Amino acid sequence: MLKFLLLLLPAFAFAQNVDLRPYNLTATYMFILVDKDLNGQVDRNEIDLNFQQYDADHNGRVSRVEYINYVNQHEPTLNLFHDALFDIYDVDGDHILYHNDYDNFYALMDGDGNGIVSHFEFVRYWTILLETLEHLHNFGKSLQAPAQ
Ligand SMILES: [Ca+2]
Ligand SMILES: [Ca+2]
Ligand SMILES: [Ca+2]
Repeated sequence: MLKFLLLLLPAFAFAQNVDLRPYNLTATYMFILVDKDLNGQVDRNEIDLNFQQYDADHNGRVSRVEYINYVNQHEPTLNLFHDALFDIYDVDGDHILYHNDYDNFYALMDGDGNGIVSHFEFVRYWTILLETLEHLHNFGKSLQAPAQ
């Protein structure tokens, strides 16, 4: 799901501050990379494709260890953020990502429940998610805001 981050963040990975704001822009970039066939929507199989990169032993399931190992290699400063993301992807909470989780996660993003995740739905979902998890990737910058 974070292919955008994985592609673009290495240059910043060792910087103290990774700023994903504005979140709607980050979400839009993510959409562009997840929508592999460029048809303007995230299809269910594109979720599978995106998670394959984490599946180190290629058994079709992504364990938390596989996911975190991958993240630690590519985005070490975001490991807390990714740990929280894993919990969100792992909808059934068994610490393994599998098709049932992707089905459920896809349904979460499908705001109007019509079976297709549109550009708008994807960006809206991820903008809210990035805001919600800001304390895990924004490294306290939000705390520094406006001096009293
Ligand atoms: Ca697509
Ligand atoms: Ca699971
Ligand atoms: Ca939809």
